[in-house]
Amino acid sequence: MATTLITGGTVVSATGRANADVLVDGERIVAVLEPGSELLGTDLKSGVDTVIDATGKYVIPGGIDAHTHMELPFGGTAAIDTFETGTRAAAHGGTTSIVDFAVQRYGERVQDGLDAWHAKAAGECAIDYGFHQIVGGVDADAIEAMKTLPDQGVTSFKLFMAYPGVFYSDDAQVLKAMQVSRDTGMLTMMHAENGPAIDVLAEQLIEEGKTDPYFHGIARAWQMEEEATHRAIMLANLTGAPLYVVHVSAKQAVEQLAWARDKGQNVFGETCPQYLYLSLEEQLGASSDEWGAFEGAKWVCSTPLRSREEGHQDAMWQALRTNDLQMVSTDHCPFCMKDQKELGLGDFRKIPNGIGSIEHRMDLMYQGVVTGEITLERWVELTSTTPARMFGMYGQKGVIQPGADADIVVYDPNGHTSIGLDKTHHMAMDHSAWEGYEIDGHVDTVLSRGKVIVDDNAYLGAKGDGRFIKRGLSQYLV
Ligand code: DUC
Ligand code: ZN
Ligand code: ZN
Repeated sequence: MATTLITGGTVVSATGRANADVLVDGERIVAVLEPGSELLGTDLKSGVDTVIDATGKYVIPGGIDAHTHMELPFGGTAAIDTFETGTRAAAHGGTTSIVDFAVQRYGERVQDGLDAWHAKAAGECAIDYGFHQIVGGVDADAIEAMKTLPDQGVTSFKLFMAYPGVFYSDDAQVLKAMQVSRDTGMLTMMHAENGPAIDVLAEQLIEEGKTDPYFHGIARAWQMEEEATHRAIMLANLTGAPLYVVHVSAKQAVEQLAWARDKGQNVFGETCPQYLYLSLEEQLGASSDEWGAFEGAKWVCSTPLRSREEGHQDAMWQALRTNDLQMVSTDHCPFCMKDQKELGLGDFRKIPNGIGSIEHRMDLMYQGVVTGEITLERWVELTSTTPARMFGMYGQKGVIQPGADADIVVYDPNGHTSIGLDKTHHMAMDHSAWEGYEIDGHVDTVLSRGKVIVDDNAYLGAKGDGRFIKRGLSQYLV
């Protein structure tokens, strides 16, 4: 088995930082040592196969993006990243594990949906991957099938209070599914927006001739998110299900989560880079020669971008500091402008919802360290350690310690990353939602289970390096 020593760096964990060398043997970390340590009288540097000099750099556990949608069928098309392209882009950005969503829709069998996702991912991935299960049709058959998922390493399922006729569950279905969550320990993940009410508002806007992408965010008003978040919390309270609310963007939804958590309820929430940096005002102002005001379609996602003036972005950063939100995932759901987003020209309801960010999450979140929004340790916690704990991977993933998988990123705080289609862009879509972002910091070297898969922007891995992660139950369950 090949051995690697990462030497001279600052090892950062969720709880602190230390100057230390990291010794890797094969796929695992075997020791975290004082800098320059000898082992049994042997100078380690000369005894290992590979030495990675991390002097002046951070050595962190590989990023875990717990919310991605490779190839998600949506709005008459499908997310453009395959498991191959999406996970390779993730690797370039310092993410070494993803948890993607297998899909079951009304009338389909849950097991078929999961099997289909295994078939899409097997042999394709650059990094390790696990699955959550979308249950878009909660019926008696689905309820029985859900109970078999934990034994298959799928320990969380997502329900939608939005998208009537597509993925939507009504309150009765949510209640029944949450009872499974309570009985099995599976985490209920919730897309919390009042879909039926949003659809009425959207229809009225279209009738008034308000068809531009900006009106997507007007229809999906924050009240729709606050209300659904509260309803999800109360249904979870009643059933005793652990609840994880995905892609939180409204400050009022955070208040609901904080309220429930302060009462002791087992409720969690994530936000995404788009809700920390982008805003409805920018979407309103978006315009290009090619697309005019339809340029804003590149930022159509759900939940939508929120008003900066109303303070939603500041509230998200604050919640990340106060632990009212515990994680940052991307909700990576990329669509091209050409042939995909443009399906919604003249009717924002037909724009496929989603933004692609899998490549940039670690960098974008590191900017929060640079600007003083979060600490270095919190960066690691939000992007790696908590995702591992939340989704039953901790120990194997999310930490640099003996016995853990050697998923390691060497991050250079003095490096620089320019984001843009012609610069850093390995995702499959034809534009970047983050065009022009300049990052203080750079992903230098990425190891996935001991193998260097990215070094100095060069991809050294291979399709099929990534393995399925059979997850355990959330380590936040009490
Ligand atoms: N939100 C998105 O932006 N895309 C896919 C599904 C979702 O909930
Ligand atoms: Zn969602
Ligand atoms: Zn999603």
